[in-house]
Amino acid sequence: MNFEKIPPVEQCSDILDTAFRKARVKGKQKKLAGNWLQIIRKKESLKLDIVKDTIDNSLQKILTSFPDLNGFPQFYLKLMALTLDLAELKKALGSIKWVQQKNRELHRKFISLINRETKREIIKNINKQYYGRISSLLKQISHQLRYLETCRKVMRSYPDIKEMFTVCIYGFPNVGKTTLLNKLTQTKAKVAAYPFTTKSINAGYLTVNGTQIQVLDVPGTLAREKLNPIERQAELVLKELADLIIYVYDLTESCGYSVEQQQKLQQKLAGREVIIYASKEDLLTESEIRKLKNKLYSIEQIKAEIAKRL
Ligand SMILES: Nc1nc2c(ncn2[C@@H]2O[C@H](COP(=O)(O)OP(=O)(O)OP(=O)(O)O)[C@@H](O)[C@H]2O)c(=O)[nH]1
Ligand SMILES: [Mg+2]
Repeated sequence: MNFEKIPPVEQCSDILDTAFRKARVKGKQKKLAGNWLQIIRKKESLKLDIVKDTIDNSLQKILTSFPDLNGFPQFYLKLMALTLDLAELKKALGSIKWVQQKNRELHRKFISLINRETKREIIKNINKQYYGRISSLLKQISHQLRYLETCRKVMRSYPDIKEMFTVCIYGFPNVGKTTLLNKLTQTKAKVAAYPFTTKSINAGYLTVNGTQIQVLDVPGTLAREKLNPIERQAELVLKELADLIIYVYDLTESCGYSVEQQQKLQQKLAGREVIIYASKEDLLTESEIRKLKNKLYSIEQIKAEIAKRL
């Protein structure tokens, strides 16, 4: 599922500006026939139609650009629950539908008023009333429109998960997980010399013996009971998607965490298929390597292990 395609959510003032501008421009262009009353009715109705349709289309575009949460894959629903306020998102989409409905009702009502009215000034005033009502309805949901734009930005960071053998790179913050992803898959995900650089899930792809496999790099996790929502994204990938885990150790401890602390987190993986990788090879000393009794895998050996499991 590709979340990058969700277009920016148009905000209240942009929706209104576009609608009123279109009505002004197109209202002037159209040549209308009939007596003065027919002409003025047609002209004002036309402007009303344009404003109503433009707003309706803008709202519809927002509704259709967000994925339908009914029947949505469990992994993404859980990821959304960790990274967004799902109830608030549903409420915001509901409020858009509500304004869309109200807009259609108001339009019908004001068109019928125009067609019954015989005084020029009052007809023009009916239009103004409709503009005022729809503007205030849209302003009522400006907070929800802003929240939807926030959701869009968060959702853009979601990985495009595919149904294939999946490896999860897991470990403490700042140990070198993203660097390993980049080395394994030629991805260019952000690497930096401080903990919690990765705040969302990075995906890369690697071909082993002609088969494509998915490699997911997740935010760093501390060995503690109560995890924050960023760390819980890593747990979610482990639980829902990972066929194999690469546990990354920074034996140099330059990540800021001791090997002992890192071992505690590894113990949580008991019962899972785990490969141990020691990062920062160029800085590692023999005595640091001896801190760990586990077998350490090189990048080539990791690929060979994956190949065995396909
Ligand atoms: N010298 C050396 N530095 C490395 C190596 N791998 C990672 N680093 C450095 O370690 C720091 C952390 O690397 P990242 O790959 O961002 O670590 P991470 O585990 O993804 O970190 P978080 O996303 O914050 O959890 C960066 O400054 C990297 O340049 C390595 O093999 N050698
Ligand atoms: Mg990282």
